[in-house]
Amino acid sequence: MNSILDLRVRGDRLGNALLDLAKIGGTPKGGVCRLALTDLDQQGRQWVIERARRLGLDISTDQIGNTFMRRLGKNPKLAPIMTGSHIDTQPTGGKYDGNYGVLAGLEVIETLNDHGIETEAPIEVVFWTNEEGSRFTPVMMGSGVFAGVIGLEQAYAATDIDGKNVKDELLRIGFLGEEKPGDHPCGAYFETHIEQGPVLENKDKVIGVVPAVMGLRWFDCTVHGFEAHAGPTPMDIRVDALQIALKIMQKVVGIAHEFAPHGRGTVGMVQVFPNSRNVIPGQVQFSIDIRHPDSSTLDQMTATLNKYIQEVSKEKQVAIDLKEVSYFPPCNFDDQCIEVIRKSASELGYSQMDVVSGAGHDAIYMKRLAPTGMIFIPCKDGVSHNEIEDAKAEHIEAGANVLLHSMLAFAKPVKN
Ligand code: HGY
Ligand code: MN
Ligand code: MN
Repeated sequence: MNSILDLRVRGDRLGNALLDLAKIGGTPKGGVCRLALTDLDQQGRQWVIERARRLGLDISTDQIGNTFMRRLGKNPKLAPIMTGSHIDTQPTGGKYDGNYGVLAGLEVIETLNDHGIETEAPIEVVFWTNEEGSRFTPVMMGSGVFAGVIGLEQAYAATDIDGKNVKDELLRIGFLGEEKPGDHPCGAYFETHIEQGPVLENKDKVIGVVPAVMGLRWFDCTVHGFEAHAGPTPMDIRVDALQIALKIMQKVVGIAHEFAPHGRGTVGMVQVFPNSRNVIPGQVQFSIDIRHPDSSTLDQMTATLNKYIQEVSKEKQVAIDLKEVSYFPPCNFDDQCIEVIRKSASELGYSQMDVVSGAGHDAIYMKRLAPTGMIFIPCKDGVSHNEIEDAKAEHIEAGANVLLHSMLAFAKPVKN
């Protein structure tokens, strides 16, 4: 190898590692179900740590289970250049969402090891706890606690649908670490991720340079109706919580269309009580996810939702609770990181374009602590949060190469 610029990752090794990790929680349709802090998450964490140990990395875990895998640099006083993502998945998740960012980071380190390249600054790979927010809210919990935006006790107290809390689950799987979250310097943070949307593939581009991430608000909405018998109760005197909830669910989607083309509105989780076929639902609790890349527009969407819910509550004479459970404003990444990613992609000869992220990522919290950038690669048909999620081997390799050279620009290879 003549110069550092010729350095390339081993895409085959990274691809195989992704397929290996995907076996932990693998689903019949080829996806992954590895919910945060379950036994499968524990096994996934142990698999990644095992791989990191084989690379000679030092491992540390903080009090919310974020786990850091560090390669020493020549100058230990320098803050580490970090990369990472999450390995918890959706119930019908894919092999690449999150997992790609963690394993691409380990591939970068293995490539440096293979070539005996030392860097001035340490390099660190992290996996964050409960990025998905599927089992426990808020979303991006571990990185949010690390950035001091989410309180540790608030996170510990979060419970899943069975009433199990984060603290007990961290203890149970052996990942309630010593380190105080955030007590951990960071020189710069890069996250590599599949785009999870169709833009790169439609435009036939290999690398997505991410200037920004959409803002998000999550709510739990509870409609209080009145249980009664499905047979004898006449239609005109019913207080059917589900029929009232349906109006709000349709409004969530309607608001997203009202604020097209970037508005997003989703109802993904619904719990009907008592959930019996011959009882008029007395209570319905459902999730609301609204997003927009512009902060004031996201606020307008929220105000429209609140106003509508108040109108329905008055019209139907029922109590409707709306509780915000996650929020982060739109965030822009750092110009210096964006430039380094752009330069690396062009020097490597990859086509590229800017893509605003519709999905939230741990990088949005790291952006508050250090220069931060994200690298996207296409995923098949833009599909993610679905077991058929897929990505091309050459794109997996390309994203990791851009990560390698972007990190080296900050960590600085030692000149021999
Ligand atoms: O919801 C999100 O955007 C991310 O997948 N947690
Ligand atoms: Mn993700
Ligand atoms: Mn996800």
